[in-house]
Amino acid sequence: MTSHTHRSKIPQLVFSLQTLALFLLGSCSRIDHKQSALDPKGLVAQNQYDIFMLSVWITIFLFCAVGGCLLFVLWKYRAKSKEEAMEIPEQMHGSSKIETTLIIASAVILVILAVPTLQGVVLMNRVPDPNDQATLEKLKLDKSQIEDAITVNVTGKRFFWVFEYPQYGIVTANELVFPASKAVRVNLRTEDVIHSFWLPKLAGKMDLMPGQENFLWFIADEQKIRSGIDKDGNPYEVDAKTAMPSVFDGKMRQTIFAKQAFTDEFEAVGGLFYGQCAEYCGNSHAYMSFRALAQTDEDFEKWVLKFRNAQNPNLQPTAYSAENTYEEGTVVTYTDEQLGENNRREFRALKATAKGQTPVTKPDVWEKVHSDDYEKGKILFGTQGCAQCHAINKTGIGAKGPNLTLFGLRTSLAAGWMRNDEDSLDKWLRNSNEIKFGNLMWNGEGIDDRHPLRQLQDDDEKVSQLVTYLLGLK
Ligand code: HEC
Ligand SMILES: [Cu+2]
Repeated sequence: MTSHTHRSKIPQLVFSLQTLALFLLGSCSRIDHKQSALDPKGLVAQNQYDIFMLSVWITIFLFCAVGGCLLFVLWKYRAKSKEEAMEIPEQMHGSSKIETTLIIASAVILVILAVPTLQGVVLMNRVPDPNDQATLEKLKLDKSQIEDAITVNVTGKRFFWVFEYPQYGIVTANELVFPASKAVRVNLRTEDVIHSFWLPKLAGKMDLMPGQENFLWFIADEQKIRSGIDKDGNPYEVDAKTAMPSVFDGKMRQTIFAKQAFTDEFEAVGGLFYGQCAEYCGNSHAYMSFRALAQTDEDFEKWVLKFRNAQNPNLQPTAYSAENTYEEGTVVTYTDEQLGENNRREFRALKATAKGQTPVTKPDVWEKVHSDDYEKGKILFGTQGCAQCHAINKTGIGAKGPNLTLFGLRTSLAAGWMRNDEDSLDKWLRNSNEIKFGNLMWNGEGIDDRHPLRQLQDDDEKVSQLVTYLLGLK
């Protein structure tokens, strides 16, 4: 190598470092991205972030130290003349002083990294003991936040998520509703292949393994949910209700949808978190996402109550009986010729009824609970084979498809892949394979072109009735 080419390499190196730095800065400008581990909003995620940043700083330091030494040596011992370049430098074989120092320095660095890492592993694997005052103080947690922790059994399925709340006896899918102030214990299972539960802003990542139950937990930081930095870089803070609109009455859905574009949704609500399956599980794996929706304690309780009532077998409307009298507000089912032979619809008593006052003989005492389209969609749900895989108003553990109880309150469709509105649902029902290739609704066991779900493509009426029914579940 001539000294000429040698020298021209340095500016080149400086230039490429500069480009790299600009590139890194550029890609970091949106660290609040919807699935970013660099924007932690909860204790466990914050802990992992801190450990990550510690190792980043150590790495930067080492990079600069080693790179600096290298540059220094290259510069200082460069050949200053043609004659010098011809000379063979003095040969040496190691320096035990330098080597020992470097070994000790590496060991120290490893220890510096190992201590918080091991502490982090312990933290992430176990919810702290509510009676361990010292730990709670260190973590700035209140005893009640741990004592009132909720449990969610998560089951990964190709290509969606089942969320069961054993304390309440309810099951939902793809949207994990949780109280922002309480710890959430997450038991992870799979019914088919390996998946990975990744909820970067709250909980980190953990695999779901066949034949094994894994665990993680998280707790949100309400303060962080309520505050943020807007597009112009100004910090802001909103109240709890604004940051976490209620799910049970559809406010969450409305607020998220107020943003025009699906891609802007994550900016709408502080309490909306995005998760993703992070272990390749088949052709629709990339679309196996989920959402976690933070709620105030009060709204979470209301959501749970609504769900419990919806999935309580004793609270389902019973068939009208002429032997009974009904109180105001009671809902019964009664045959309605309009819906076709032997089909029943729901009627609500407007006032207390006497024996034998049927919705037909006494129409002024009874009102229809739902529109005709809703009731027709409900019938179709049975006749088109949907109930074969989906549970509505029951827990339906083990069902092949996502639980659709109170589906009209959900913000997303097809495992967080699209907005749960009329348009997307219409498309989904006509041909879900076009939207989510390989999904196990279209391609499920025993489903072929003769199955009614594959006949909906051009059936505007049926599709619209099913949409009305499904979005009416709220
Ligand atoms: C073979 C079983 C099966 C049948 C039959 C079936 N589905 Fe599905 N359905 C699924 C599976 C599996 C998914 C999850 C797809 C995914 O996201 O990967 C799903 C997803 C859905 C979703 C989206 C749920 C969500 O949380 O995102 C809706 C809505 C739905 N199905 C409605 C219907 C309707 C209406 C019918 C009847 C016309 C029907 N399904 C028939 C298995 C089935
Ligand atoms: Cu996956």
